[in-house]
Amino acid sequence: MKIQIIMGSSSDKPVAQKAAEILDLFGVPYDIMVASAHRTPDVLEHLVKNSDADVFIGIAGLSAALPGTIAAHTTRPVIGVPVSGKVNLDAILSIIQMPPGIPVGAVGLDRGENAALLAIQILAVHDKKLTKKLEEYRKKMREKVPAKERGP
Ligand code: RP5
Repeated sequence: MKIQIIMGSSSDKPVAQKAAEILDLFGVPYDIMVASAHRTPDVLEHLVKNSDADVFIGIAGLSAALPGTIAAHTTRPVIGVPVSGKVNLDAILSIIQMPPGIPVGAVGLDRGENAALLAIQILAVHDKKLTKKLEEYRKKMREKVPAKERGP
């Protein structure tokens, strides 16, 4: 298992699904669990400390302490995904405003797919096959823009 996805609640599943689709496309093994920084801190600590994942993705809304708490328990890279709600800045600020010394990489609101791509890019630093797949993915993305709108 390479990527551990952790959701603060099962209500975050639609965002985790976006990450899962990308990881499936790239053939990168992952696991999805629910563990909350506030509701089940002991479960979260146990999960992080016993995981063999290379990269963590923490998905949470509201006062989203989840990615930061994952980062507090490991030196492996953590990517946070803020989940939209009635007030969207709450989760964004909770994830990006980490104190000096414990960084969390953050992607946009509900951007599970970007979290997965960033995690794959981290793994690809030492994996030529993954790098090739990333290049192919970007090439396909480029081809989706109609030629006449793309310019020369
Ligand atoms: C956060 O609170 C979760 O990550 C979720 O986004 C939000 C609401 O949780 P539920 O009330 O739906 O369980 O901790």
